[in-house]
Amino acid sequence: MPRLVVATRNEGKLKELASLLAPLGIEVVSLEVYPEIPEIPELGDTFEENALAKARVAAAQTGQLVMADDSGLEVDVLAGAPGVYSARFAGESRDDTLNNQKLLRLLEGVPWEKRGARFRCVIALVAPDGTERTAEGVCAGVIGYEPRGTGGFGYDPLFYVPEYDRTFAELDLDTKNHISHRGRALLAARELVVELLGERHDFD
Ligand code: ITT
Repeated sequence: MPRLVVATRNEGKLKELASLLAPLGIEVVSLEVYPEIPEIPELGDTFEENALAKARVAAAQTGQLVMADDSGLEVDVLAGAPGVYSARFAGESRDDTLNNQKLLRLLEGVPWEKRGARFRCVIALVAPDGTERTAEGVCAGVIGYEPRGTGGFGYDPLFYVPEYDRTFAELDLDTKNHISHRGRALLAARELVVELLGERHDFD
C-alpha cells in the first residue's frame, strides 16, 4: 500500500487530515513514526514557504511522498495577525489557551462587525524525486467574545461561523472538515496526491 507521510506532530491536524484522506485507501503516517526527524523550524513569511520547507526536509529524510500544511488565523482588525505566527502568538510554549486569551485581550472593545477573520491553510506535497505541488484553502468567520465548545484545537473555540451559528469547536469533525480551510485545501491536494502517486510506483 502506498504510504503518505504527513509532516506534523499536531494530533488535531493529523486527525483531520487522516479523516479527509481515508477515501484514497493509502497508509497515512505522521512524524511520530520518524522520531529521528527533528522539529523543522518555521522561518518563512508565508504559509506556502513554511509548508514547503517542512515537506522538503521530511521527504529528503524519509524517501516518501510527504504532505505538510502550514495554517493560521488572520484577523482583519489586527492587519492579518497572528498569521504565520498563530501557533506561537502568546509565546514559545505554543499554548492554545494562552493564544486564545491574548487574542481576546487584543480584541477587547472591538464590535462584532469588526471582528472578521479567516483561517488560511497551504498544503505542500513533495515527492522524493523533488516534485513539488501546493494547494490553498480559506474559511471566513468572526472572532467571538468568549470561547465556546470543546472540539477541534487551537483557536476553534473563538472562531464563529455565521452559516452554522456555531464555533469550529462546536461543530463535529465531519462538518468542520467540510467547510474548513484545511478541508478545502485538502480537497485540491487529494487530487495532487493521486497524480503524484500515479506517476511514481516506488514510494512504498
Ligand atoms: P505542525 O507544524 O507540527 O503541523 P503546528 O501546530 O505548529 O503543527 P502550524 O504551524 O500550521 O501547526 O500552526 C498553525 C496554528 O494555527 C495552530 O497551532 C493553531 O493555533 C492555528 N490553527 C491552524 N488551523 C487551525 C484550526 O483548524 N483550528 C484552530 N486553530 C488552527
